[in-house]
Amino acid sequence: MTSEPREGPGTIPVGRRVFLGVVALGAAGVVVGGAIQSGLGRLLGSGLGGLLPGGDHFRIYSLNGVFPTIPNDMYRLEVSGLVDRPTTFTFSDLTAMPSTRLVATFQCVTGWRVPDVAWEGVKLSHLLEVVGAHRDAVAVTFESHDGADTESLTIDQAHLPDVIVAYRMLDAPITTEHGGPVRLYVAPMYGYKSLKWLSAIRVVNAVQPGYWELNGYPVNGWLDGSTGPTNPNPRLT
Ligand SMILES: Nc1nc2c(c(=O)[nH]1)N[C@H]1C(S)=C(S)[C@@H](COP(=O)(O)O)O[C@H]1N2
Ligand SMILES: [Mo]
Repeated sequence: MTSEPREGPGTIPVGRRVFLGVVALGAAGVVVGGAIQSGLGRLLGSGLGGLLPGGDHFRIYSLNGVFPTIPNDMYRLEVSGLVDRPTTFTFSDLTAMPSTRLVATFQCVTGWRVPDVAWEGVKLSHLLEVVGAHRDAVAVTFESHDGADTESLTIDQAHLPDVIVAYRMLDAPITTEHGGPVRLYVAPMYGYKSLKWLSAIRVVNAVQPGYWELNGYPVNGWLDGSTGPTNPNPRLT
């Protein structure tokens, strides 16, 4: 048991993790909770989370308890769909591209946040340009090497300058637990948009709600508060 808010079936407490290649932590992935957890989630969601002890660090999430361990030289990112040149990028393809560094507060809808987190990677807009994404496409979807998480952005959101395919976080290579070697970082939106262990990007002709949206989080996860989660599944708060 932990007093930390749970977010999704695969949330596991820091300190109880084991990495053996791809590890499925079935029992550890069970959601604890009901009323107390969701009440705490609301308290944290109100912004008071920063006042509680331990409110200032990353919680490590995996929806299905799988933490894919991917060496840099095995990493592949497939970019396809409505593009002129479908391409599979290696890790060194990505690091050879122009890089962008961003520093911002990382914020989960359950209320925890981490100030001044540094990120580095390639602008998603640059990758879309390299593959020749069609200008009349509507949205971009994302898949994870864990096989569970999916996300999506509108094509306009995907072109924002602070949406990056990140290969550094906290001024270091991205660790396995944080979704390395490559994860998405959507700076202007809540943390659930920053899909870990990014495996595929597809340019498509309709917004396809991802895992979190199908569970009640808004497709537009802007951090500005006014469009925050309106009807989240209590299981996820
Ligand atoms: N593949 C994958 N990506 C994910 C998640 C997840 O469970 N699986 N959780 C999301 C949520 S809700 C948050 S807040 C952040 C947390 O990032 P962290 O695990 O590095 O702390 O990852 C996001 N990306
Ligand atoms: Mo989150």
